[in-house]
Amino acid sequence: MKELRTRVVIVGAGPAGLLLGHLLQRSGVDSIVLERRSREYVEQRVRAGVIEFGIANLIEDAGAGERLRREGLVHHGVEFRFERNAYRVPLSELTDGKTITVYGQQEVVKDLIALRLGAGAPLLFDHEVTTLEGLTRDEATVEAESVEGTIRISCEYVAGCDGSFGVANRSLPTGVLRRYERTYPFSWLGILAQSPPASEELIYCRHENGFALYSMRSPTLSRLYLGVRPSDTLDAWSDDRIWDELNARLTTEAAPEIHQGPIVERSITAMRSTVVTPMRHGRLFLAGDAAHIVPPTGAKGMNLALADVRVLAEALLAQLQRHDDSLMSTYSATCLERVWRAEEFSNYMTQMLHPSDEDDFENGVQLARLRQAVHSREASSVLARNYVDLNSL
Ligand code: RFL
Ligand code: PHB
Repeated sequence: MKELRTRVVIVGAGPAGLLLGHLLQRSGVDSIVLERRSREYVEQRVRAGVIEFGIANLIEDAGAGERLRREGLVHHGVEFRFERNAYRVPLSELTDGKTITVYGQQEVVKDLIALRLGAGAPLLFDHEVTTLEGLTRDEATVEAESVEGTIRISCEYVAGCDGSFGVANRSLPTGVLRRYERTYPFSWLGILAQSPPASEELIYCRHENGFALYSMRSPTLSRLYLGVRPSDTLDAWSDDRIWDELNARLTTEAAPEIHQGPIVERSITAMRSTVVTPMRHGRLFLAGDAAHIVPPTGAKGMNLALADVRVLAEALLAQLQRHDDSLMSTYSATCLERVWRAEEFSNYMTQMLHPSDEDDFENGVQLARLRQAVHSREASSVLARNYVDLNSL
């Protein structure tokens, strides 16, 4: 067995793990990032697209924002469609000029991987972490498996940035762990299509047939989503059915068509909310999806993950460089306050935009909420602040 030693082991090379590795490395603290998938896999995984104002600044301040600033699409507003009408919420006007940036999560991941490998810092792909030990002792140990065999790494701290199905949150003892959960009775079918976006801004749409979302990745790539039944599989959704349904839900009299094009990626994702507490156990810190999941309707998952890591990097640096453990001891509580705000906002957006098949009282309430969100300046302002910059408020 190969034995290694480092100061921090980071489990998972998603946005959270990679940004943490980068922030530590920039401050001269050694870490090893372990990722069970290949580099190609994590660089191609299509997921989030909306980056909040303060999170774009965080990426830039970390020295990782050069391509994001060049290629990211800066948006000043967002559209809501319901009852065949379209309403724009002027995000920048309602937030003292703040904006969101549309830039694919896999592009953030590619930029951070290039920086880490460019700096010669260890990032081991195809290494699956199987056990975390010594979390409440003097030293933690992490074991990972690869085709070359087992490696065992001793370290001072472990950052569990390995998503909701990773090994980190399962390492909290049952007496310590609490899990808060909600599942929703719908899933999202997402596609990436080679077609120019039909709108310059994102469109969130509530239609009797279900939810739809128009987003984009570049002037030639559109990203669209349909709310579908949780039991639906991709075989039930031919290309024609997908486009027919997108047309039926998204078009209005003023905007009668959406641009179709070859579908280059498709997937179905179940919608759920989860919070795991506490986010720290001894030498283990959870960050990102390992600690919490939000339904994608609020566009918060990646932003929350990166915001956790901003707090975690400060806390680890204070301890490792100045023997000051005060930020570590407040890490979980500091993050959870923000996490619950994001859970609330994501739940609000989700419940307002997904019609119910069986409960018309619920449908009446949803439409009342939507009308308030677009017609009342107070309600639009709260929505805008949360949408644009919740993680830095
Ligand atoms: P990730 O990205 O899941 O990365 C975790 C990594 O850990 C690896 N791993 C392991 N590695 C080693 N050993 C093990 N035992 C391991 N177990 C797991 C995994 O392979 C993986 O590489 O978590 P992270 O870094 O916390 O980042 C979270 C985000 O990925 C997630 O919250 C967002 O994608 C959510 N999300 C959105 N977030 C936004 O901020 N804005 C959006 O617009 C947005 N849209 C979305 C989304 C998520 C979606 N899906 C598919 C869930 C849209 C969708 C459809
Ligand atoms: C995306 O562009 O993938 C996206 C945008 C907004 C969301 C979710 C996903 O709420």
